[in-house]
Amino acid sequence: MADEHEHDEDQEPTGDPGDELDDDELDDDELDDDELDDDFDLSGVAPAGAFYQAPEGFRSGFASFVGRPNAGKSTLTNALVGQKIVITSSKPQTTRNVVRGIVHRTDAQLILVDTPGLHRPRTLLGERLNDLVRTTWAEVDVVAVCFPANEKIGPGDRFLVTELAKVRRTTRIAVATKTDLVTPEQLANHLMDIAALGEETSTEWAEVVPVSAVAGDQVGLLADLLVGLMPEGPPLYPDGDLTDAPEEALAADLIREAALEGVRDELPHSIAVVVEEMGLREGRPDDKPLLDIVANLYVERDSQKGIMIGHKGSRLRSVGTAARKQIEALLGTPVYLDLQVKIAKDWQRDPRQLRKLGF
Ligand SMILES: Nc1nc2c(ncn2[C@@H]2O[C@H](COP(=O)(O)OP(=O)(O)OP(=O)(O)O)[C@@H](O)[C@H]2O)c(=O)[nH]1
Ligand SMILES: [Mg+2]
Repeated sequence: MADEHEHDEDQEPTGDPGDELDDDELDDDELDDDELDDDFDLSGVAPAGAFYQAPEGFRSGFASFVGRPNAGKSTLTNALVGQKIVITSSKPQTTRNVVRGIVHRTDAQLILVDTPGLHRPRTLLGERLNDLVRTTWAEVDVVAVCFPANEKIGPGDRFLVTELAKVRRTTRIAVATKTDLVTPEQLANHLMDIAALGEETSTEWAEVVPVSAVAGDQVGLLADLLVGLMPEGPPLYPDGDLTDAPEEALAADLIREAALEGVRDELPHSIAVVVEEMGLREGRPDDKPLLDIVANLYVERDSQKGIMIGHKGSRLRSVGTAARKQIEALLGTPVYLDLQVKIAKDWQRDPRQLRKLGF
């Protein structure tokens, strides 16, 4: 076991897979629908004006990143927020929910809405994710379409921009992402292709911005441009909040991110994680808190379960360790993670199971 906390009783990475894993299919009683229901309504946000007087000219509003899977939307969201709040991976369709990240500045509050990649759906899950993306378009002040500079503009991008053209009123900007991966000449061609796509679809780009979230190039400029496009208004979220996602959802995503590492083909799509319980352990001294998290990692088939667990549980243990460290970094509390693998057969295509998994 490659875990540095192996001998620390508080810090075991995961329970022993040998006796904790069970073969139950997703059970009705295990998931609480209310807890899992995500609320994507942007209107219910509590105004912060009561405890903060915005200076003259202060701006606030919502900007949504959209683009095909793997375009770099979530990486850019994290770069702008200045801390990792959403998960990223090299696998397409990593993001499965709409997460808001909040950028606090002295002159503005910018709420970034990270969305799943829009794609040709092959499952009910895919359709649901696409619906989520479309819902955000009409609710935000600016839609920022991300086009990765290292990939040619393709049918997927054309489809997205054409669909977006049907939404009236929203300001659109184009972001050329991952510029660190291309030469200046390639970037110039990419920017021309973005302009051409705009003309072809009668889309007026309010801005076309090249950025590299990984190299940090032009991220500050993008923030300035977005702020300039926001309406005047007071902060919408309390100072210091970086996201409005519940901690359970953040933890579940971090576990899924760790589980995505090193798996391929269909398996990444088959993984879903639900945090069943989360709470500070009772009886701990104030200066030594411990957060207990009980989570289930669902896959769709028995063979996938075997891969997830690995030889004598080795893979599950390393996933648990990696996830625990990420959760600790995000929440700032030591974590005890009890992670089990379960099968929810063909959940991506099953409306009942999708609902139970929060989609
Ligand atoms: N070199 C480089 N890689 C990047 C950059 N931005 C993102 N990536 C990589 O691109 C991959 C996809 O990034 P994500 O941010 O997860 O992409 P996404 O658009 O959110 O993807 P979905 O959630 O699946 O739609 C990851 O491997 C990132 O590390 C960048 O600026 N430069
Ligand atoms: Mg993403």
